[in-house]
Amino acid sequence: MANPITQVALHERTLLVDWVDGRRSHYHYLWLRDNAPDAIDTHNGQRLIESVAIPPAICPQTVTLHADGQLEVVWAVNGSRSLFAPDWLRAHDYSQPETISTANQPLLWDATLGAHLPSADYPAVVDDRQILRDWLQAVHDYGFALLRQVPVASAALLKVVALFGYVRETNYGPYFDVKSVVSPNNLAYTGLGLSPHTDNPYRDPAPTLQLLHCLQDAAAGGDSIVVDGFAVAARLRQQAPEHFALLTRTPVTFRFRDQTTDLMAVTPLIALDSQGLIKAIRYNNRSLAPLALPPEQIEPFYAAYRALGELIASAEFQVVFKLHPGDLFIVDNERVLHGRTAFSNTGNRHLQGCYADRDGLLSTLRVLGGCSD
Ligand SMILES: O=C(O)CCC(=O)C(=O)O
Repeated sequence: MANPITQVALHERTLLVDWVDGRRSHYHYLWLRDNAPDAIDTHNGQRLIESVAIPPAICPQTVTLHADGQLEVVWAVNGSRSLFAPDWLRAHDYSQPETISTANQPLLWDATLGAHLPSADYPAVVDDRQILRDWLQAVHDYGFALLRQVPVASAALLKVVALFGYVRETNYGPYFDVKSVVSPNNLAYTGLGLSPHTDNPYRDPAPTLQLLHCLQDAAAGGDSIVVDGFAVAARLRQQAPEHFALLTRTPVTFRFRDQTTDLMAVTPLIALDSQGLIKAIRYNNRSLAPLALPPEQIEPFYAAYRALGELIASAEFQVVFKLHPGDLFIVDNERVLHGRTAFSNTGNRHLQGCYADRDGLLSTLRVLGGCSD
């Protein structure tokens, strides 16, 4: 027991707990009844009782601190008994709001990340669970990581996804070839440069992970670019709060159409969570549909969009590197924008890409003992 409880006191709606290190915590009786060990199935961790059926004014008849440190609550409503382990109570202490709100903040980065790109080697992540965990942790922390020495073979990127989760198949197939073709249905399949973007913003939900694997590089050009969209959005929030706010509340339409597909999503460029923290960014100039906003919002929107675009394009935030055959990178597609410089159409540059989802990756990371929210 890392931190024993020294004493408890019963208040009207809450139990006050004092810990040996001086911390004082409050637990609502309602919360204790809802999360008591006897309310939870020991095999699968799922709740056995209906939370909404708990009487709002539930309270204990007695609370006893046992010699072994366990806390016993006997409930007044029916005399049932719940036994709480102090370590569990401590781990679930919600009385420290600052601990809750600052936990798991992403590590923001800029162009200086280029000096030490988070990376690992494919044979090592396959062989060693700890190296795999560290690589997945980097994806969680930076929203981006490289993997080198992936077999230079078609569809090898699917084996990378299988290390942590599941492919998200789309109208482009389980994976797609990124190379210059005649009459492309997407500008990615040309030699044109692609400004940093998130992929498939026209889907709802958009894929949350993207992988790109290099099978053949270009003689010249075709360098990869990544930008931390959270870092850029945080800078915009700091330097132009009115632009930032407008981009969080103005829904825009993204659309993709070809002969067999018509995908559309309506969403703001920057999404916030319930605490106002930046949760997701969608940015893809190629697939932004004509704005359909009230006339007085057109110019303000373009001003805010330009301010965001200028930060994304600035050398301060862009990490530029070249992929060689066997190199792969993964991005959190709701956070990190990716792009490329132009390359000659006469070359044979060939990448393969696919999508996957963050929930599978984070699940594997947690199972491997990594830290994730
Ligand atoms: O060709 C590249 O390096 C990037 C391609 C790309 O942005 C994409 O397929 O989403």
